[in-house]
Amino acid sequence: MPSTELRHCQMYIGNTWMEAETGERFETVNPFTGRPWASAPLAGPADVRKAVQAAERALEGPWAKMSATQRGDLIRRLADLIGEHAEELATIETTDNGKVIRETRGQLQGMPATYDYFAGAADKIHGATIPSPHTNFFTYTRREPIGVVAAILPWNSPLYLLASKLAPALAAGCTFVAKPAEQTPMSTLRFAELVAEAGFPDGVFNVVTGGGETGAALAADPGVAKVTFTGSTATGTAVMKSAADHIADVTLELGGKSPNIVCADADLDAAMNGVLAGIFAATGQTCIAGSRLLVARELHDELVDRLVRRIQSIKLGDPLLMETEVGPIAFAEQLDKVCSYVDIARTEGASLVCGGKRPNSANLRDGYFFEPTILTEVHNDMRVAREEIFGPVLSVIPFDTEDEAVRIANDTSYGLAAAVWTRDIQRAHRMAHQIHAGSIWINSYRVLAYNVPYGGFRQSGIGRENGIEGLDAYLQTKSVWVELTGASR
Ligand code: TXE
Repeated sequence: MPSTELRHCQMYIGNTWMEAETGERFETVNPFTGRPWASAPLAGPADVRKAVQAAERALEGPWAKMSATQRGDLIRRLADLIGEHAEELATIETTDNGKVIRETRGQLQGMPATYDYFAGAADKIHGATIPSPHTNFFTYTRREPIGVVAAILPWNSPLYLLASKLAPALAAGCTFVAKPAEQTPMSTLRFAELVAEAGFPDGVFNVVTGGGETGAALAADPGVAKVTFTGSTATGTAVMKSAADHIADVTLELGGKSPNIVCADADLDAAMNGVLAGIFAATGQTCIAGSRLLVARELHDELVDRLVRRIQSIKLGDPLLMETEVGPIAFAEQLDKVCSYVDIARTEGASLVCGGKRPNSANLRDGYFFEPTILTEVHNDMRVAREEIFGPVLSVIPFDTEDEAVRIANDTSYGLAAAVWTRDIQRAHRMAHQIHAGSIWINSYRVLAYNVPYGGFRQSGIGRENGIEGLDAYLQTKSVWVELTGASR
């Protein structure tokens, strides 16, 4: 596509659409065609400053004077607009990141519920009265917005991940600067038009577009009181250090190497579906991907055979078609990374049972496709079992006892999610309590909801999103002491 046909978008700062001060722009590539389809401004430090200043001003303006109920009403209006534009937003997002439309559509259709939940929570934020040890004092707390929130977002689920940050931040009364990933800015920019249409005051929501340097400038801006980040552990570490320089709070949702544990007494049909969905949904590009299959040794061969047979019928293709089950990898560098791990696996002595390469059918040749891949003979100390591949690559590790399964599950630097497949209810809970991870599914995989806390143990992150804990992340407590007797006069 010649660049004149690219969709040309501007950034959204202080309710104004604008270019970067330098006039620089960057292109985003449709991973199904391998060609650029849109472009956005490349924000530099001056643009980031402008956005943070707009958000700082908004903290003092009409937004601060609104009642919590009015804030909730605005968020609810936004939820309605998202619902009305769900199909359009899903299409933009799938064009940007290649995630199959059946998944993106589901995320967008479910998204108003997240905004509605936090809209309802806005006027239920309250402090406490505390019986002071000093009897001449009436003491109470107020829950106040933490301030300007900077959200640095990844490319795998842009609007879904934005929702779990923005909805509670708005409910809390914060203002917001979003920095979508450089690969996928387009849905967030279209979303900003809906925020404007909903009627939020100027500067409450801002979007700056760009890559790592733009994100770094945002995390380092002293006007930012809180950085909420989803992405790699390495970048999360840099973001946290930068936030520390100006004592900004952080919530970090980072990587994972989650174990999907199939015990000998599991319902094998259900487990097989859970294993497939766990690793191949979103082409393996989710932080909660069940990338390590720990399977009872007596089930190993049967389960692997069944997985391989099912994989043969998985439909790769145009992510905008409903029948497509697995789309392309989101961008070329990520495809290179996935390819490199198959080489690493071979060098380390793992066996490639299926996949392991780019498909060669003519309709898939332009896109960044990679075949669903299964590796056996994997030991938990191999790199393919320890490092986040973030692609459709499943590492299979057998175990002999429940204790061994728990030991292998916990032998990781991550701790985001895990699943246990068993018919034994006591074993299910026993294992759920022993596994170090922020979400554990029993006889299921990848179920999440706006009202259930979500986040990582260990190097998978800090803090929780969703639910009331997700709202607390955007509030700070002020204690007020009222002298009742005039004794201090
Ligand atoms: O991530 P980054 P990348 C993992 C996954 C993937 C790997 C690399 O394993 O293969 O990370 O992906 C912004 N200061 N996940 O390079 O760097 C960047 O512009 C501030 C897991 O895309 O973490 C983007 O907006 N910001 C994950 C965001 O950070 C910076 C989802 C994420 O980019 C920055 C994505 C800096 N120094 C990748 N450098 C998950 N947990 O779901 C980059 N950014």
